[in-house]
Amino acid sequence: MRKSRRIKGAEKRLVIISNRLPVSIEREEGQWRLRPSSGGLVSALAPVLRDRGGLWIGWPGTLEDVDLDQLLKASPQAGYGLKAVTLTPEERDKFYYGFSNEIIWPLFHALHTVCNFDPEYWTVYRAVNRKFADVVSDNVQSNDFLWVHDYHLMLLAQELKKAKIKAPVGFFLHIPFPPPDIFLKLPWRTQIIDALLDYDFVGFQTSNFRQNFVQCVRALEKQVTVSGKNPFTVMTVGQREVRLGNFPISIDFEQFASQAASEEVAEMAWSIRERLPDRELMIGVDRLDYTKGLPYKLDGFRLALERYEELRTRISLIQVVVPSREEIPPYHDLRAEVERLVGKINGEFTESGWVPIHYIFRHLDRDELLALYRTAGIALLTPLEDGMNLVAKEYCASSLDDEGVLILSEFTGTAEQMRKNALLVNPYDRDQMADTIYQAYKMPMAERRSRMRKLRRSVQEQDIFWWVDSFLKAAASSDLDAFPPRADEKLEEIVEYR
Ligand code: GDG
Repeated sequence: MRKSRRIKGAEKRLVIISNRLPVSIEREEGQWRLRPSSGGLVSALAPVLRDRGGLWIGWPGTLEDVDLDQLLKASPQAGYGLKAVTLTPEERDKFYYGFSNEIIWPLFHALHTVCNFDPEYWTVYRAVNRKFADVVSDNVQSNDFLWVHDYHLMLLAQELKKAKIKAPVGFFLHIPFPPPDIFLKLPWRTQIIDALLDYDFVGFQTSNFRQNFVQCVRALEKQVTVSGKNPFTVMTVGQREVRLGNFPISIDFEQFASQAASEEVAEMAWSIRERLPDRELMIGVDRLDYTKGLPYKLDGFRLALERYEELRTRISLIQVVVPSREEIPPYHDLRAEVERLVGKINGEFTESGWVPIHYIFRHLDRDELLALYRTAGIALLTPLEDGMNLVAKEYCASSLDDEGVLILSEFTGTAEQMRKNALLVNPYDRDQMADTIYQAYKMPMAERRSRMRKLRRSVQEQDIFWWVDSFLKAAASSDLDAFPPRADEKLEEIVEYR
């Protein structure tokens, strides 16, 4: 593991702890290899650690018996240290698929009817949080700031306290925090709130989620006092203070904008245009997840085609669906439902030379994704509930001509920042979705440009570095400069991990 350069006492090392490492381990031609993984968290944090060094602790996504330390050490391309936490098949099933993704994920997205409240999942969730704490304890150094990510590791600070680790620990929740009427359904509600109050700092995506958390604490913990002023809350728990704040996560704007402007992407965009000429292209990019509202989106688009005849042959939806969590039954059923709807709409409306929906079910490489963002005149992003939604920000960054229109669900964290210049929709309202698609299609070019220019400026000003900086200022009382930049390697020689 490469040690951070330390010049002054004030300089710190950043240790990120998340369920998944930013790499997965795969077997290729008899050899184990690391592959960069995708998803919101990695897209957000990889550029930061790449520039600053540090350590990332997490599960590498394999159950195979591999010498992980050797493999991770031999692959320093990411630009920072990687430390693996291993999981058994039972732990993967009951901690990751079970407690995290069959209970917390649906509950926190306000879909409690999808939850499977199996008590066995809770036992294993606690055990795996202890396991993570053991690995952190073995690797922690003085001057470390520990930054824990997301709903898989809500008990980690509590476990670290039991292990007498003194380093400050911050937590960031990437998904929504639900209001009390939803959260109180959780059988382990008090244990989860207690454990979250063991962090020194808890960050949320939006003020709404922070306020939901405050209300849940008020409902369950009579001894805690609450003070503070927007955007921060201070909770006094016995002798300790826990601080809360909200920080909308973002993207590496400059990186997206410059890659979107590259020759490779321009050529790909050109060839998409050539193959699909004389029509408006509308893009959707979503993980296969019931929170992303895909059936509602397809219904809304169907209604737009039925209601506004003028749209037929003039607009196509390119819907990218990225495979995700297919081992969990509702995800499997969702894929079948989405494919049935796509088939039905295409069957009903296709005309010679025009197909309403181009459906892509696979992970695209970054250039392909950017070429689609760049070519599409409209983005249709309509989750039922979403912590933030980075795709919306990526679309704006890649809309180089300022001519893109963003249609965005009002139930995304991003909507709190973009409500003035995106067209907001309630994804459950098919009529409104159909009318908004038509409104976007008809929007005069001057209005498109004016809206998109402001959207792009806001993403550029509050980019991923701003996010990390704001979180660290609030949580570790340091900005990014307190974590020394990498001086021992040439950054341009580092193979980028995206
Ligand atoms: C969670 C929260 C929150 C997607 N398809 C491809 C691809 N992606 C990348 C996108 C984007 C990321 O995955 C998806 O991020 P989102 O924010 O939209 O959604 P989640 O994965 O659900 O993320 C969410 C986020 O965490 C961060 O806090 O915003 O609310 O649910 O970066 O670009 N990337 C490539 N090919 C694809 O096909 N290369």
